[in-house]
Parts: sequence; C-alpha cells; structure tokens
Amino acid sequence: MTQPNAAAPSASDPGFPVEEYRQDFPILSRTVRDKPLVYLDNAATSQKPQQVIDALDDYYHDYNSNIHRGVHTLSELATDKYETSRGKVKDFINAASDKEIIFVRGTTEGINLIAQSYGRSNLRAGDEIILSEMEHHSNIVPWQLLCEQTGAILKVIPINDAGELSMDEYKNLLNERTRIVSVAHISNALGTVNPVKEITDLAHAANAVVILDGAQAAPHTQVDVRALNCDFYAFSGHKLFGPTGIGVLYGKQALLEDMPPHHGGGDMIKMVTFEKTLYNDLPYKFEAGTPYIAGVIGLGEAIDYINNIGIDRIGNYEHELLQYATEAAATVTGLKLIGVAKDKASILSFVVHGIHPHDLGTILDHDGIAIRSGHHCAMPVMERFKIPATARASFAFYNTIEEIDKLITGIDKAKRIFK
Ligand code: C6P
Repeated sequence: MTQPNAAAPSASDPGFPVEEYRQDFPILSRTVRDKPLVYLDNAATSQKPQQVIDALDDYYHDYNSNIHRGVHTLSELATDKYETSRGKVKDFINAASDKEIIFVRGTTEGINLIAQSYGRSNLRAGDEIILSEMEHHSNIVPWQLLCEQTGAILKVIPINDAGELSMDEYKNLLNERTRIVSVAHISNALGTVNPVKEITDLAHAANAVVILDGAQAAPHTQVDVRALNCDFYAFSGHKLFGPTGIGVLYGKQALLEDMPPHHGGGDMIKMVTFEKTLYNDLPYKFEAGTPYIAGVIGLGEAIDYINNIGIDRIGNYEHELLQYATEAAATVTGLKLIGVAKDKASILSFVVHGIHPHDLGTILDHDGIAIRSGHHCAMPVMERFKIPATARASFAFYNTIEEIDKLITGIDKAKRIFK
C-alpha cells in the first residue's frame, strides 16, 4: 500500500488517500496508447479492486459448485458465500430482510421484472404510469411493453433547462389512476440527484407504488430503502465496483409476496407436479435457475470494499471532484454543460461548439482518456436539449484532480484540431 497522497484535493477529508485506493485497482496502472489510463467512464461501468477479482478467482479455483442443491462441502461453501452476500446487500441498502433482496442481472432486468410481474398482475387499461423525461431506456421501454400488454398509459414529468424535474408538473400528473411512479435516483445523462423521498411520499399519497432506478446512485451515495420508503429499488453490480451480469432488485416483502414469479424453473419451486406447482419462499421465488454465483460473491466483496472506505466519504470526495471539474469546464470557451442541477453527483455531461462528441471522445482516447460520447441510452434527454449527443466524463473515488486537468487539456487540444 502506498502512503496517503499529501496532494489529495479533498478539503473536507484531507486524509482521503486516493493514491492508496488507486493501487487496489490493477487496471488503473495500465497505459492506453502509451499514455497512463485516465478512466472517466465510471457511469458506464466502474473498475474492479483486486479483492473483487480475487473473489471471482477463488470461487472457480476453490469451491466452484451449485448452490441450494448439494449436501457436499463445496456446495455448502458456495451456498454460504452466496447467502452471506445477500446479507451484505441487505445491510448496504438497509432493507428489512434478506427476503427483500433478489439477485438479477442488473438494473435493466430488475425493472423488467417489476413491470412483468407486479405490472402485469396489477395494471389495467387506463391505469397510469409516471416516468420522467430524464429516464434511461431501461426505465422507459419495460413500461412501454407493459402499456402494450395492459392498455396502461405513460405520463412523463418534464425537466427544466437545468436538468431538474418539475415537481409542480409531477404533482399535476398524479391522480387516482396513477398506479406506478418510476424514476431515476440519479440521472446518468445529466447527473441530477432527484428528490426521491419527496417523489415517493407524493406517490404514496396517491396510492401509487414507487420504483427507484438506483443504477447511478448506489456507487455514490448512501441508499437507505427504509428511510426512502420506496417500494422497489434496482441497481447494477458492475457500476458498484463489482462484476458485470449481476444486480439487485429490492422490493418490500409484502409486495413481493403477492407478485407472481416472472421466470419458472429450478430453485424457485417447493413442489412440482403436472397439475400444480408450489412456488418457493422469498427471495428464491424470483431466482429461477442457476444464478451467477461468482458474481453475487464478487458483489458482496465490492460492498465490503466500499464499506471499508465509507460511502459518505466517497460521496464527499467525488463531490469535490465534480465541483473542481465544473469550475474548470467553465473556463473552456465553447463548452456548454448539459445538466446544471443544484443537486448533482459525479457526472459532467457537455457539448463543445464545433466538435461532435464522438470526435472529442476519439481525440481524448489518443491521450489515454476514456469518456463516453453519445445519447447515453437516454434519447429523450437529448431531444429535450435538442442535441444529438453529449460528451460525458463520470467520476469515481479513485479519480484525481490531475486527471481532470488532463481532461481539460485534452478538450483544449481537440478545439485546436477542429479550429
Ligand atoms: N447506464 C451509462 O453509461 P444495466 O445496463 O442494467 O447495468 O443498467 C442500466 C441503467 C439503468 N439506469 C440508469 C440510470 C443507468 O445509468 C443504466 C446504465 C450506463 O450511463 C450504460 S447505458
């Protein structure tokens, strides 16, 4: 382990040892095109610390086995690790019970599960689902599918020029036909942190259930599902320094108990005959088939890693990075930020006059700097701001002020090329 970096930029947490944390992520010491990697695409997926990589390796090396099935030692070991991870997730988001934690492939699968299980069994023609204009396609298309299947109707909360939800419009949209409100905790295209507690309380007053898309929130801020009182919360392991292909759907136990399974198969049953099948208890009712066992164990390890640092410290440090980057971006003529909400997290989305975001991304890549360019799977946001795409730098706690300086230098270089 290296020593804490004296030049670490955190005013509120001067001991935040970013250089030490960077050593935990092997990929951060590689080069890209002979330049040190500057990884600023954390909203797409974040990098993995060695202990997560080791956990995956250990599973396949030492106790690879199926879970919940065998009485042999390896199966018991794997089952124990898998269920221990469930407990870690439960504590991480302060759920009331392990029964409320369902392992899925990611946020996308979590939202589709709710739409097809809760939605199909509870919604009728004319019922209304409220989304927002800043949603990721994963929180739009599953609801459109449900509308086609049930005759339910989508309503959309508009956003203002800063990229904030119009809460007045939201209040106007809520009515006795509203059954579901599903919004992002944090927007991936704008960085806006939505007032999800207020949104939830208003929805509950209208007897609607609330789904929060936590894909961009879980890695950056404390998520307390009981304090939020949301009905469902979905997030992805791979943005949380865990493996790809694993994610979590939290649901309130009473709601999950009443929902039908969305997939049938092994492990989700108690008894099967050709006449009738008895479904398993929660959470197994929703985990049909052999799951991604190593992924679940790796996610548990990622949560341990985050807990060792402290999610609040992570959030504070990243906030300072974002502030620094926002101020630095303001000095670049021709650069316009897309998304300047009062409450923002970790995402700097922008356009530069005369340079297509894809060209900017390519030029930055020549200097080893990874950002994302495009519509970020949030095409309605692009339409709202009348742009085809943005460039997006997204930060994690292992990023540094120096890396942001390199980003700004890279943008200046691109401007010179396109002059
Ligand atoms: N956003 C991004 O670059 P999955 O793919 O299931 O892990 O996550 C989907 C998803 C859902 N909601 C939000 C708010 C998201 O940001 C994402 C994933 C990535 O912004 C990939 S498009």
